[in-house]
Amino acid sequence: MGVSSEKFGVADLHETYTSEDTLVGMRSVDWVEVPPQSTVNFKSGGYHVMLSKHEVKVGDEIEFNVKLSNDKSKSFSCKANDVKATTY
Ligand SMILES: [Cu+2]
Repeated sequence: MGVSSEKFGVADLHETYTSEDTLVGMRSVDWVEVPPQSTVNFKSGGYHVMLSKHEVKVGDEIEFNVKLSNDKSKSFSCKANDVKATTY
């Protein structure tokens, strides 16, 4: 699947990774595979959608559009939480 956000223009799929020397970084991925009958979670320390170019304020509602491999797409929105929030 790929992802886009109209408001942000640039929305990238990223994954957080740890290298052998335990350096944490993130890298861009072109797609995320969701195996049949299973779930892939986007969460802190794993897959995430990277937004740039616009400021996000707490409480902002952000619309995303996910493109699936069968050429269908799905929209959803997320509310921006404080970075210190521990629940989503
Ligand atoms: Cu990232």
